[in-house]
Parts: sequence; structure tokens; C-alpha cells
Amino acid sequence: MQPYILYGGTFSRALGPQMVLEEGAIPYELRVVDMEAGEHFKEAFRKINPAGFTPALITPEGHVLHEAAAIMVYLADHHGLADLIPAPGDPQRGLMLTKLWYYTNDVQPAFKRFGYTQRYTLRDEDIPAMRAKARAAICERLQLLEDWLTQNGPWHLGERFSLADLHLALWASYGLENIGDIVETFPAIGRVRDGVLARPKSGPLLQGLIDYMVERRRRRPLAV
Ligand SMILES: N[C@@H](CCC(=O)N[C@@H](CS)C(=O)NCC(=O)O)C(=O)O
Repeated sequence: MQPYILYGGTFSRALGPQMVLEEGAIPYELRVVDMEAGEHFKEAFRKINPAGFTPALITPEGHVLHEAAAIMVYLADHHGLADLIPAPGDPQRGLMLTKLWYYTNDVQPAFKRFGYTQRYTLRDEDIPAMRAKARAAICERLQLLEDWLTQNGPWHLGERFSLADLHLALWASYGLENIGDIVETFPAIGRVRDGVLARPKSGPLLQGLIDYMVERRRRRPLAV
């Protein structure tokens, strides 16, 4: 059977699915999409994911999956990775899914407005104010997670590690103006990020993202 083919690399959130593949020792091939060169919007990649976003995952059956969190849940379920996802019927699964959906439906759009502010404004002069509002929205949402982790942590599910921790570690590693600012401002979130960094399989991948982002911010600082 064909291995999985994962499209992503560099600063893509394909890292979420990649961490699951590594944690589960699932064979895969990584195909790097150079997003800095705009490869994700070119025809070759649009044939894989017409939306032009990474990650995309081609399964051994030939299905194309997109949406990082959905791919993570699928892989963990399909390969029975019980140490990453509570099984259907386990009440903790609901808690985990609710946080994953929160990341993708609420936290992620605020990050998009912050990182790609020009896409959301009609006039360039509105960019700084729009970005400041997006930043405030991100911090407000992260504060809710900080409160949850402080009261119920150290992981999202208390003592039990899960996909939600991998996903949050990814978001926390992007940072805002500076790569370390989220984990410095929100210590409980920082502990989740550090816990993932300490994992033998996911840790080196996450460190690679952090190193890439530090270098990227140096080349392209955000003007707020
Ligand atoms: N909802 C999608 C969003 C995917 C997404 O935005 N991926 C980023 C990579 S980190 C991307 O392709 N960005 C390119 C762009 O927006 O131009 C998911 O969670 O997988």
C-alpha cells in the first residue's frame, strides 16, 4: 500500500498532522510546498487542494484530506493511537473535540486577521488598527485557554495528553510580533508547548518550526 503523502513543510500547520504521523510511527512522505514562493496558489498544488491551503494529505486509498485538525483526528482514530485521542464513547473525547474546534473556528481566524491583515481591509491605512484588533482577539481567546489549563491542566485533559495539546503547541509556537511572546504571556500554554518540545518524536519537529519562524520574523517583521 502507498504511504501517506503530506503536503506542507516550512511554517505550515501541516506540522500538526506530521506530529501525529511521527507519534504513531506511520509511514509517510513529506512534500514541501514553498509557501514563501506562493507555490500553494499555483496550479500544481491547486490540483491537490483547490483551496490553496496546506496541509493536504493523500491517504493510501487516494483520498485527499484537508484541515489540519480533521486530519489529526482521522489519523489518530484510524491508527488506534489511544495515547493521543480518547475513543468514541469516552466522555473526555468531547472535551478534546470542543477545544480542537475552538482552535480552528475561533482562534485560527483571529490569527489569520493578524498575520494576513491586508486581506481583510479595503484601505492600507486601516491595517494597523485592524491588526491591533486581531491581536486583542487572539489574546482574549488565549486567556480563556490559559484559564482552562490553569484550573484543569497541565494538559487540556488534565493528566492525559491528547491531540489538543499538539495543536495548541503549534499555535503557541508561531508567536505574535515575536516568536516567544505567547508562551511568555501565557505560562500554562507555555508549559503545554514545552511539554510537546520534550516529546522525542514531536519535539524536534516543533523546534524546527520555532527556528524557522524566528528566522522568518527576522527577515519579515510584522509592522503593528
Ligand atoms: N483551516 C485550514 C487552514 C489552512 C491554512 O491556512 N494553512 C496555511 C498554512 S499555515 C496556509 O496555507 N496559508 C497560506 C495562505 O493563507 O496564503 C487548516 O486548519 O488546515
